[in-house]
Amino acid sequence: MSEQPSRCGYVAIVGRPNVGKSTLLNHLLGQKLAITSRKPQTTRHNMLGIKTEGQNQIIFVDTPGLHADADKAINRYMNRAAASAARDVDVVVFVVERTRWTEGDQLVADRLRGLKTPLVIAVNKVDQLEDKGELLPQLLALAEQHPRAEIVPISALRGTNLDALEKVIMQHLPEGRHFFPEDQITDRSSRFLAAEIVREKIMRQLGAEVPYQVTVEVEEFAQEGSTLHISAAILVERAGQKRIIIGNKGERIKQIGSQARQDMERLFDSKVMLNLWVKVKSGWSDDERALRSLGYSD
Ligand code: GDP
Ligand code: K
Ligand code: MG
Repeated sequence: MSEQPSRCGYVAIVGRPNVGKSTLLNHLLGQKLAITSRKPQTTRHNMLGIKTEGQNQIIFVDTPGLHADADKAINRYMNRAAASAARDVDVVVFVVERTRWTEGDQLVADRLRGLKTPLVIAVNKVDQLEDKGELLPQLLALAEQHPRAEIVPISALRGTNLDALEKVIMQHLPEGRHFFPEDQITDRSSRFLAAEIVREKIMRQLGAEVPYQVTVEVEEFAQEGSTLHISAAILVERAGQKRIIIGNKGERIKQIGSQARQDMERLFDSKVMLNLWVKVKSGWSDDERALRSLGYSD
């Protein structure tokens, strides 16, 4: 009887904004680590999600989508992050949406064309299909366009067919032992995860352009007894945006804080006291130096 060799490797999750990359990462890990919303720019940084199962370890790299519009420093930063992730991995998972093929998808497909790395195309959101027969023409078209790719229809939200996706990925991982300890799930700090949770609530609660002009900085993160004390500043570009986030009599920021606290308590498995305030710091999203000071550096 021969034993399966242990495998370990890196897998980049790429695709245009909003196809469901971060949702996929969370479902694969069985835990909400990456923030998700209906808006592009929700994910701004590359982030590792580490899944260890027995001898095998898959290290997923969630990426910001490739942003077609690279006029601002923050968008150029996100594009560099996505492009660099796709280069140094063992497998690339290219996430697309069933039925909808856009210019953004084409941009990603063009970038991937020259790559020698094994390619898996995950056709996501199949739960939105009433008639599964509708999927077949799209799968055939994709297969024709990407003859060397393996194509797997999935629903990241419902978890449909993710076993099949993982199996295909695993076949391409090199043999080897764990890179990370088995209890480590990400390369990101707890402070980073806390800031992201606050930003998710803002992305989800506020319409239009405000969320794109917001970043969050954790200023205190300290365990005192059984309670985690977290203070975070929400940085915006203009005074008007500050008023919107605070809301009428502070209603909005209270809601953002209470939803964020609940997620933090789940993630950190601790009682959390969360303190939020809003600061105007104009120009942060289009100033390379300000971006670096806020942790947007590569
Ligand atoms: P990302 O920008 O590619 O990381 O996309 P997100 O993971 O943030 O997801 C964008 C939106 O698509 C969110 O509203 C998700 O809830 C939704 N979404 C992701 N996967 C699925 C899916 O399999 N089915 C459906 N119906 N919605 C999904
Ligand atoms: K999104
Ligand atoms: Mg994302």
